[in-house]
Amino acid sequence: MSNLSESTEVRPTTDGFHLVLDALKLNGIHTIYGLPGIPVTDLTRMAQAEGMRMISFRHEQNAGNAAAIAGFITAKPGVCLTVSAPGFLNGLTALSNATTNCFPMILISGSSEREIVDLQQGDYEEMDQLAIARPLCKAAYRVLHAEDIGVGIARAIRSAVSGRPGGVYLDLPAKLFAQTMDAEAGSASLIEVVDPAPRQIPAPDAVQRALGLLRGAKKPLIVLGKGAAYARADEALRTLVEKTGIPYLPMSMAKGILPDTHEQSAAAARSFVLPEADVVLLIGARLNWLLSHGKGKTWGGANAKAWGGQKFIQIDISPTEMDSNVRIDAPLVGDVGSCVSALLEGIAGQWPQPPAEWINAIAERRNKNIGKMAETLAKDPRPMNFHSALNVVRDIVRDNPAAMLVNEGANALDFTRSIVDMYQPRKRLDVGTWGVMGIGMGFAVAAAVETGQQVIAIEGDSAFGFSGMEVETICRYGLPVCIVIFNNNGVYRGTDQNLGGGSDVAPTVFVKDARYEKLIEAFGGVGVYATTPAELRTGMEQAIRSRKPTLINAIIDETAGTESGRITGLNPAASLKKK
Ligand code: FYN
Ligand code: ADP
Repeated sequence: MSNLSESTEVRPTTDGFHLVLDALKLNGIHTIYGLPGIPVTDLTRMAQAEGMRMISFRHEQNAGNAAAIAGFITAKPGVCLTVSAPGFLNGLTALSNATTNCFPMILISGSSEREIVDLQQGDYEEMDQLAIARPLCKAAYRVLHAEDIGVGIARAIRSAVSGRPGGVYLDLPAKLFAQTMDAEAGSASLIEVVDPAPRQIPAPDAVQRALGLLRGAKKPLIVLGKGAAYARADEALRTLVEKTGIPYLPMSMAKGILPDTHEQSAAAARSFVLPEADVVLLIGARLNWLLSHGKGKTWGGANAKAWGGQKFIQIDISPTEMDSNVRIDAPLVGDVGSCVSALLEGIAGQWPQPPAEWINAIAERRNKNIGKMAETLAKDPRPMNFHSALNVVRDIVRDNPAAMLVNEGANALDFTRSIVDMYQPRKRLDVGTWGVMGIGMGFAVAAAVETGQQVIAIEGDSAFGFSGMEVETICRYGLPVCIVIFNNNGVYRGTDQNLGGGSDVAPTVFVKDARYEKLIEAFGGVGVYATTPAELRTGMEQAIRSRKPTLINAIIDETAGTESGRITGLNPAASLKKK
């Protein structure tokens, strides 16, 4: 009898659902951004049951953007969960954008039955998702057996955060979730990833080469990119800048690594320093379109050619980034923290400060531009324009430096970047390397969820439209997000005419005087209609005091704004006009 009862003892089992959740939790991932549906609905329920935060969105693209920026904010992979085929496709823009921007993210999608998909027999939501995802991310994996879930998640985490961070796709077929296995064996199959993003120490001779170049510079310049912000080497970066006395230029999402009010910031003298500098130290910034590929007019054009042009030192974790656009004279491959520490060791003794003429020339240019800007900001036109509205935002951010600032649009983006100073690292989240529209509400949700800080989202009226339905998500979770829509009745501005003379409005024009604030009121949030800087200020102050979800419809002069903001020249018609 006793023998029989021993032999039939029921050992506890686990299943695919729980193994996925346990593997994520074991690796410190406690939040999932996503959308329920076949075959992952129960996974979302079980995630909550297991004590995880499951943030449900209204569209996967926004959930994906949230996961991507969560990765940037936390330096752990942000996880986005979607259903198969259409949900998976909706998540891909965010996955691809994450990869382009070097944000660590894992897109987990349920998928249909392999046997049917591979024979193309017409399954529910049939799609070869793995093949489609592969070219859009750093790595893509599929797990077929419950005992491999631990390895699958471990590989996804390591791929997302090691080296140059990026997006990873993890394909989990429906059948996997219901597979069962012995609980103890299941637990033993999970992997807690050891040192997922190992430091990468630069070679000593590469450090010496970089120091040699920097020491001989007459007009040195440091460019800080979002890779420097991601690296969390804030103290070392500040020491490097201050000890060497070298002026620095922050790229958009690097604003705030040092406060924008720092006297060595050359942001307000950008078009002066780029062509003039003789040695440029790039730290976590690529010489892509945002830096005019390191050549041409921005960098001195024919003038620069005459004197030999800039020499570049580049710190990057990715060796193949070097020479991607121009020759890199001193490549420094490694993580920003290790590379900057190595440089600091090398300059431990006496370090020649940059020549006074260089510093003074930058100061002169900067002060002139800041003075001009102050004059513009002091004006109080009716209706409001971008400047008078942003003058308010600038004060509010100065008074709330820990707030997270999300920013998208064309003019709304460009003016905010140059007018609103940032004071702390990793507070400014924007359209990044692609200039992608639609990140707004996804970024805002994740910024609030991950940091608990007040979020201020400065949105062009067009940009907001891409993710606007997520105001329901913001209200549902009661997030401290204050959305400010710069409403000038259209894309770029609201005054374009139909060139064909028909009754349709021009493609760039929206409904006049749209009442965006009513959208958030529909879900219990606070709506504000602001036509003056004073009303905007009161609305923002109130939002921050109350921490209530708030949408401020800031009415901007519809003639304000230029085509594509500051990148008008990228429109093909601009080159036609030149011909
Ligand atoms: C900057 N500037 C300032 C200040 N900061 N003046 C006064 N005070 C302050 N604090 C000046 C700066 O010197 C420049 O003037 C100008 O403001 C603009 O600065 P910015 O924004 O740094 O420079 P610029 O030339 O616009 O930078 C190029 C860029 C940028 C490509 C990096 O435009 C960018 O990040 N663009 C992204 C655009 C995008 O993705 N759009 C979304 C798609 S829109 P000068 O020195 O006199 O030039 C689809 O249509
Ligand atoms: P920005 O748009 O601000 O100029 P980019 O996205 O172009 O910044 O560049 C970021 C760079 O930083 C990428 O080339 C990436 O490889 C690099 N990077 C990311 N994380 C690190 C890190 N921890 N250490 C070194 N480089 C990094």
